[in-house]
Amino acid sequence: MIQQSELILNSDGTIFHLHLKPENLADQVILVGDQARVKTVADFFDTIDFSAQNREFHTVTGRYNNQRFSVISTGIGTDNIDIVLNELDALVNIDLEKREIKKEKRSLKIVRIGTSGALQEDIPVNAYVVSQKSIGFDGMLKFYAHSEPFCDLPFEKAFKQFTGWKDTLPDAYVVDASKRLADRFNGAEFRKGVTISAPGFYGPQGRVLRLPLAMPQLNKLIEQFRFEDWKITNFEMESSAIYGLSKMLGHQALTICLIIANRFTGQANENYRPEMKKLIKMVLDCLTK
Ligand code: R1P
Repeated sequence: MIQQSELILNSDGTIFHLHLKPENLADQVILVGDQARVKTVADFFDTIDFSAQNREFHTVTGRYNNQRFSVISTGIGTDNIDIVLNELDALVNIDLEKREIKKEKRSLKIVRIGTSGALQEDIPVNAYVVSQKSIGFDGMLKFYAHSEPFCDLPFEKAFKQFTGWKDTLPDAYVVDASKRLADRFNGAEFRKGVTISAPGFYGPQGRVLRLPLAMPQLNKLIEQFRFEDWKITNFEMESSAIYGLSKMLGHQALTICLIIANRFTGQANENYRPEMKKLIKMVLDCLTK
């Protein structure tokens, strides 16, 4: 039996942070960083049967093209993803009344629709990148035992060697998306990519305002790095933990990002919301066709 301190439920029976009961959650989950993006997704739903909000975690559950979806905002960062993924899994794979792990496991389809900065000159603002792999600069997965079988260790080793990765930084790791989900996004508008999830927006993504960087050349090395046919395409802040925890817990996960800045050309589109709306519709259509 799992103690109350380890799996906290609210007095109404909902799970601690997400404020959801098992019946409030669909098997297809759209994750977004920004709370406001939940409404943009839910506005496409044909019907809505549930909505809840606690802190940055806003959930709406409804139907699109006759399929049930929950859209949930995670806020920013892999620390929040640790909360969201564990609570989503608990909702489907732990009997919350008995506080026991269920024998029969359910697998969620989890698709993050995010914003991101490109790390290659030829990826323009407003492009869509489907992250086939994610490199975690965050170290979160390393708190869990037995993550190695779920990681791409040859890629990780090559990346650390090429960049001269400092061991004073968190231990970088590489995890794949769900191939089954990624294969749904094979249109020409979707670029395949490798996405770094950074544990910060400024220093961890190589931005200098007033503080110098521990590895000033890192972004240049990231741009130049090649492994087999792969090159690194973009920075965001959640996918590594989504992919890692999903793989370890038996869920399918994929991230698709709208590029809103290019770190090499210096371009950015701060009015990206109309483009985001188009991407959301395309993602919902690809998932339900
Ligand atoms: C940083 O501005 C945030 O934007 C990106 C990053 O991953 C980070 O969460 O994604 P979202 O637009 O989904 O939040």
